[in-house]
Amino acid sequence: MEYTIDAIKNVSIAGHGGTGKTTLFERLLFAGRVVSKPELVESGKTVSDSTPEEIERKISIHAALAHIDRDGKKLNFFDTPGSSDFTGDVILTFRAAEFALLTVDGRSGAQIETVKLWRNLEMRNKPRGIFVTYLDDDRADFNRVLVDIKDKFKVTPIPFTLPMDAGEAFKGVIDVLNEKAYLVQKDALEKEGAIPDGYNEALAAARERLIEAAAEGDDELMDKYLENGTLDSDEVRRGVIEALAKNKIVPVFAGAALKNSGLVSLLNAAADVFPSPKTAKDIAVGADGAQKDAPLDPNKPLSGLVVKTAYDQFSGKLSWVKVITGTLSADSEIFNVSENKKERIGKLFVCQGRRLEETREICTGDIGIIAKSASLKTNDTILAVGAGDASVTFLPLRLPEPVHSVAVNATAKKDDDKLGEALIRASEEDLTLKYSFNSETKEAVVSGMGELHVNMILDKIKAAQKIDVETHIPRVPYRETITKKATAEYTHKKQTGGHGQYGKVLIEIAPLPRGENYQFVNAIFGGSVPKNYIPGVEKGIAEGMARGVMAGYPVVDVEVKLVDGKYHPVDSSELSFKLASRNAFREAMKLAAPTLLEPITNLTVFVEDKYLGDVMSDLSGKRGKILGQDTVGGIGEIHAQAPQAELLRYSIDLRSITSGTGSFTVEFDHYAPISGKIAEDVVKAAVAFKVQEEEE
Ligand SMILES: Nc1nc2c(ncn2[C@@H]2O[C@H](COP(=O)(O)OP(=O)(O)O)[C@@H](O)[C@H]2O)c(=O)[nH]1
Ligand SMILES: [Mg+2]
Repeated sequence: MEYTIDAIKNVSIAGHGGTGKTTLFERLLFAGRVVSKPELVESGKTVSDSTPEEIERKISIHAALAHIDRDGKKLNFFDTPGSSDFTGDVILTFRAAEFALLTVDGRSGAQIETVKLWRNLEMRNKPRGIFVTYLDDDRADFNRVLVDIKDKFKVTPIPFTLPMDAGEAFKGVIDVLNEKAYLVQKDALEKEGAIPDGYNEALAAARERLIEAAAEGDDELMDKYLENGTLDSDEVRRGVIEALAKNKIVPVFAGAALKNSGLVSLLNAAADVFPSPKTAKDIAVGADGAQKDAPLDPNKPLSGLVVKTAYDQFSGKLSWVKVITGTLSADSEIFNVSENKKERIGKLFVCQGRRLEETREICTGDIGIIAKSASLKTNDTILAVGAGDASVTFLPLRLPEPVHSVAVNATAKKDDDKLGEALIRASEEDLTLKYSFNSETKEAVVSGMGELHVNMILDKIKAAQKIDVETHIPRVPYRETITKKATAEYTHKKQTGGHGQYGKVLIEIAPLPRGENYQFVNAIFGGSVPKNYIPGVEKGIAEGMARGVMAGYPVVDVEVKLVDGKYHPVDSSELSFKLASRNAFREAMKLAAPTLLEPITNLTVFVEDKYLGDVMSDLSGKRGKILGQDTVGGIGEIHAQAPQAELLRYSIDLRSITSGTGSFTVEFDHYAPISGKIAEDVVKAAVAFKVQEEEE
């Protein structure tokens, strides 16, 4: 079936782990007749949790996409992971969808991950709503959740559906927009019915709130509402559409997905009133980096953005493309702006979870899948060949930086290349995973959003490649510097038959302010070191600085002044001056009270209030310095600085302190001197590492 932009609705279902996202997704597909029998998450057979790693762990790890046809509309739903380890796949759906639906557990209110996702949506000014689940549980309380939402998010939630009782007595929901009741059926989809006695008052009150919210949609409606005190149902519908598109109201839906309740009203609302790509704008970035609104427009030539890359065991590489203007057609030629390459694409697909369905065309606003593309990768912009402005790309995904790193190698040395290739591919598929070889520490390092994330990737590679992988804590990139001035002289002299080697330098070294790295001053007067040998001197100093005299770490923040020297008209060469300078630098450094520097990171930790004390005392034990503390929307935020060396396993430590609910961000801030026992241990470890390296 072919659609147009007005018919497309993209909805991302997101929220804290275990709040019923995958269950809601599965049941929506059931209500939308995509699946005839909904499966339980525990069975490993849901449409969404379909990869081996998801089936094994019984949690969602990857974004899944499926669609429902309803009244000629195409409703694209994304299911997303709840663990902050896999947040990259949540954020990409926020990028791709015009609306986000956050699931909130009716028993507990909004949990930490949901609060963090809310902030991300806030930053994007993305229209959003809430689905309150688990209302069939005795501990659930819809009204308490409404208060909680108001408190944490500082918004007035507008119930679009109301629950009829809770727990054992839960009967279903009342649709406030359409004034209908949907009653829970045993093992079947909810059924439309008359509104039972006793709910009319609550419905009338909710209807009042909804009408008032609809009036927010535009000024004309507001005037009318203020004049007449009400709006007719057409006006309510129009006002709600406007208010949602402008992100002025937050609709709340009630339900119990596991009991197939709350689904029909949600599907109707998605089809009728949720924002379509037509009212949304994408963001284009010009060659000069300036950002510009890019309306989704079917009348322009094709343009689009690759929002996700997945490798499927059967279908190979799959590139998810959001069409931003024009139409994407099968068997056509496209231009990959980011790679500056033309590419002929073959078949085009849409998907129901893992199942691919072939299609001829993807319209503006919709998301299609190109299989086995040679050049496409996530964040690439595509254009119709010869059309549009090839200096403009769409705004790439902004993802958080990895927080957990491990050094890896294949147990059998011959498998190292295989491991490297698999990790490169994994990091293309998942942009929150980084893989690099650190030439300084001589380690291959994999970094991700947490231990769970990194382990999942490595387990997958081990199984697919049939190799064994060893991991260890990565080495810290220490630095060396000096703390006072020193002078040294060195003569490099060698007589070997014919030509000899001769060069003499006198240098002065002095500490520079932290972060200034290196400065070379040529203070030679009268040609004691001729100009053509200066590059040799600089090379020698660079070599000296590459391996410090304390533990062999790079030397930083030193000014080197070449003061004097001597040359020989026949025997001098660039090489002679290089060797003289390198040795002079080493001599000088030994005299300049050298010291070790360690990297210090800025750390922001997000935890539930009750863990604040424990987290702060743990940080103090890790030589951390607390810079500030804040509580926003019920979530404690700690700002601190701590040595990188103490945080190598922080994602594991924080997980255990906060029962898995805490998360953090880190970024390098500066280098700071270390001394005493800590410095001695670093030197000892460096010596041991060097010995081991030489033995190999
Ligand atoms: N009683 C009840 N259980 C539910 C409901 N929704 C989900 N569950 C259960 O809660 C567990 C976690 O659900 P899941 O969909 O995997 O949550 P997700 O992590 O947000 O995807 C599963 O065992 C579901 O069967 C609900 O509305 N009522
Ligand atoms: Mg899930």
